[in-house]
Order: sequence, then structure tokens, then C-alpha cells
Amino acid sequence: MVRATVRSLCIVAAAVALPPEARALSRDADPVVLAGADVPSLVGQAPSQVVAFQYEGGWVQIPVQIDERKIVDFGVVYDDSPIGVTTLAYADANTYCGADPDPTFDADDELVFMAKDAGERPGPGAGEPSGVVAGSGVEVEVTDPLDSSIGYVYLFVTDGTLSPDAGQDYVAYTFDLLRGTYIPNYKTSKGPNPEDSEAVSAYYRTHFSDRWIRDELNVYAGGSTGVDILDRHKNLFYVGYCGRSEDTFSNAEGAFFVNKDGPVRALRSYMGANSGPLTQRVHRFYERRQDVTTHLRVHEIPSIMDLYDYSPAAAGMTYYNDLNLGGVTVDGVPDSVATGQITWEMVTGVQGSVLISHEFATDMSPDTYWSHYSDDSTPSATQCTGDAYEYGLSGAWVNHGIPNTDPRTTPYYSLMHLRVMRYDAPGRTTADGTLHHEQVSHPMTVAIGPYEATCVLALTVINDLWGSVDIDPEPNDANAPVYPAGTPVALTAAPNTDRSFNRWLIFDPNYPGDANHAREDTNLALSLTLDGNAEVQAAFKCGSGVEPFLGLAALLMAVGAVARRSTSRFV
Ligand SMILES: [Ca+2]
Ligand SMILES: [Ca+2]
Ligand SMILES: [Ca+2]
Ligand SMILES: [Ca+2]
Repeated sequence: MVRATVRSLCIVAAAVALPPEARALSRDADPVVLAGADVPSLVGQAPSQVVAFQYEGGWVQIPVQIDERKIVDFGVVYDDSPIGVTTLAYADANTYCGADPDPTFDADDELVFMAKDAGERPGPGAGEPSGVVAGSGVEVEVTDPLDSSIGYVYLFVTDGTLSPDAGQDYVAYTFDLLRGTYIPNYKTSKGPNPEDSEAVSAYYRTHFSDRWIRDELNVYAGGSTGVDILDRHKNLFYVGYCGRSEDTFSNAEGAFFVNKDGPVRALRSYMGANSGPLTQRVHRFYERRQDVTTHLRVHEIPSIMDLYDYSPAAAGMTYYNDLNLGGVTVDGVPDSVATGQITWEMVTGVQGSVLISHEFATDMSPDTYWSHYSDDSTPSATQCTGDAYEYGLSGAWVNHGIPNTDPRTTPYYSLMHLRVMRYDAPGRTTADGTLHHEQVSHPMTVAIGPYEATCVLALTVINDLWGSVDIDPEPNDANAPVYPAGTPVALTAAPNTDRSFNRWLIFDPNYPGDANHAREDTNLALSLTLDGNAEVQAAFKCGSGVEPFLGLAALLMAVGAVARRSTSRFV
């Protein structure tokens, strides 16, 4: 047995320092996405059983979402025969993609929570939240590489009493195919397939009237007027050529992988763009951010543009990008704007702010792209889709020949474009636009490990001049009587020569320091299992019968220490 002579340990307990508080993550718009493979101890759980918490002086449940993924053949998604070419896609029982054959949280599924929901790292004695399976906790340490700030999220398996959404719904998505339910009403072989679909949060709303036709955008953030500032999210080979557009894409063959509305994010993914039937777009809608990923999969084409064409209601906004920091007014009157390989764009005004980050990932050469800008209420170019005007028509343009990207034919190259929108209050600056792109291009990193709950043993010795207490096992840190939850601890009272032991008082966690609710034990040996924080008093008999004042003072400190650490689980 390790012999530890303990005197007034409560004073030590009161001095146990909590770790320094992590600087809060400033990523209020950004998600943290893990794969099942990142959290192997949770693999095999039903997605409805995985819950998440932050710690801010106590456990607070936060929303978490698991999105199942599967390897699927593109042909199957078209409700057709397999073509022998597959992709890892979000699963959906309500499309021909179908449900994930493994209904549990498996290695290729995704788990997502919001960085803004991360909290601090719990100190000793934080225990575990109510409603979880003991010992199931996983710590996710989230680091922002831009400023080294750190936050913590804790994943647990619920005992069945908790729901992963934690009573929250950050964004709502409705897929409304006017013809009826997707199966069997979607015409995968030839459009149109008119929709009245939308994603809505407290910060924005955006609308789709067909697969590729996104035609409304309202910003609600922070006092924005909320008018619809979008004519069209346009896709063209080049301005004035109407052979290919978001309308022709939608009018040809196509299919959805997924339409999903979850508490943390919504997913909308589809494919089919004329002679690029495998060309795919994935929308991820978050509370104040929208990610649009486009995977080009088509034969050799001359170029491709991804543009926002704003509506006349956007008049008065200012357009910026990283090559035009002075800004130009969106008003239908042409401007002089430098073009080049932009990385971010922004429009801001009383209508709200839209911050846009662009990234391309490709293995083709050259891997360069360009930008386009036109603000003209009487444009000379034919307007292939949308209204008759170009209000701040802007975006990214791969302005050179693109080799084959269709995986059905070899060799093929990959070309992926990521457009990430942050929807924000009026009055954003070019510094905000820069930061948005920096944050998108520097995702947060995670470190994952088991969460091991600890318990604090607060021991008070009354009349400690007359004896001492041995603790086995001795605390790892003599200054921190903290043990892993569930640790059996043996306490032995050792009175000095000619002195004797009076009693143990084992306090009820619900009534810290209250002797009326304490359990008494007069044996020298006391065994405890630290399933929760424990508060114990050892009293030696005093020759004079008067307990020293110091002992009482120590007891009061112990009460304070335990009261601060008590949690509802320890009942
Ligand atoms: Ca899966
Ligand atoms: Ca699964
Ligand atoms: Ca203008
Ligand atoms: Ca227009």
C-alpha cells in the first residue's frame, strides 16, 4: 500500500486548478466534419444514439448530425443499370441512391457539429453528462490554425433519453418537387423537373426552381433588408453562348443523390448536365454558410463559368474581390474592374452581405482560372437565362480548354470547384472578405481521444494533530486528489500513539457539508468507489474534546470546493 499522510487535504482540493480556459473559437459560421473512421469507438452505433456536449461550467448538450454515405454506381442513381463507375455519396432512401447498406455509423459516414458550439475542457470532477452511457465519451479538440484558438466538443452514446438534435434546428431545407415525391415522379431521363425548394435559416434563404436553377437569395443576418438579391446562379461555357446553361442542364437527364434536412446542416446533391450526365453538385447548407461543390465530369469542353447574376433589388450594393479592394457599385451602370485569378468576392449593402470564397482542385494543366464581372442593365450579350439584366454578374471562369473529366472514358482529369458563401450583416469590409477566404482555405484541425471522467476526493481531517489518513491508491498528484471515475479508494485512519479515531462522515453529494445527511462509519478502514465526486471527513478524538478552530475552517473550505464541482449525475 502506498502510504500517504494526509493533513487537511481539503485545502489542497480547494486549490486544484482547472486548466487554463481555451480561447474561444471565432469560427461562428464553420462546421467541423469528422468521418466515422476518425472516431472508431463510436462506429457501429445507431446514428440516433450519438449525442454531443460542450462544457461551460457544466455539461450542455449541442446538436450533432450523422450523414450516412455509401459507394454507389452512377447508373443506379439514375434508376438504371450499373455502369461500373461509382462514387462515395450521401445516402438517401428517398432517391434511387438508396439508404446506406450499413444502417449504423460506419467508417465512411460523416459526423458534423458547429465550431461555435465548442466549449472548454472540463476540469477534474466534471464527471459525465446525464443521459449517456458511462465510459462512452470521446473528446474532440478543435484547433483553428489561423489563431491557434482551441475548443472542445464531447461525443457520447446516449442511454436512449437524449436526441442528437439537442432541441435545435440551425437550417431548414424543403425539397418540393411539384410533380410529387421523388420516387416515382422524378423524370431522370429528361427534364424539366420543376421544384419549389428552399433552404432557410435565421441568416438567409435560397430557392431552387429546378435541379440546377437557383434563383432567389435573401439575406436576413443582422438587420439586412432581406430582399431577394439573386437573379440566377449561372453556369455557362461563356457569356452570350446559350447552348449550355443551368436551364439546359435541368432540361436534360439528371438525378438526385440526396435531399436531407438535419439539425446541423441540410444536403442537396444531384447530377446531370447535358452531355456530362455524371457532372455533380453538392450543396451543404449551414446556419450562416452555404458550400457549393461542383464536380465536372464531361468530355473535353472549351471553358466553364460559375457566376452569380444579382437582381435589380441588389442595386446599391458594393462589389469587391481580392483584386478590386476599392469596390464598385452594383447599379446596372458598367464599371472598370480588374480581372484575374480571384480567391474571394463580396457584395455588401443594406440588403445584407454575401462573402464568397472560391477554390479549385484539379489535376489538369494548366490549372489556372480567371474572373468575370459585368454590371450592365442593358447588356449587349444575349441573356440565356433569368432576367434581361446583368447586375454585378460575377464569379469564376475556367477560361481555357478543359480536357476530358468524364470517368467513363480514360484518360480523364478531375476538376472540382468549391464556392463557399457566408451570409452576414450589412457593412462587411474587405478584411471580412479576406478572413472568410482564409478560414475556408484553412479548415479547423481536430485531435480525438477518449474522454476519461475524473472524480475529486475532498477529504477533511478534524484534529489532524492527533492522527493522519492513508489513501490507497495515492493520488497521482499530491496536490490534486483526482481519480479516474470508478476508482476504488481505500482510506485508513491512523491515530497517533495514545490517540484514537472518532468517525468518518461520508457526505451525501446532494447535501455537501451537511452532517444531517452524512453517513457515519467508526471503523478505521473505509472503502469508497469514486463513481462521483466524494466528500469525506475523518475526525480523531481530541484529548480536550474541543476541536481546533483550524479544523473547522478546513471543513468550510472543503464544502466550497465540493459545491463548485457537484454535478447532477452524482445523485
Ligand atoms: Ca456508410
Ligand atoms: Ca452507415
Ligand atoms: Ca456599376
Ligand atoms: Ca440577369
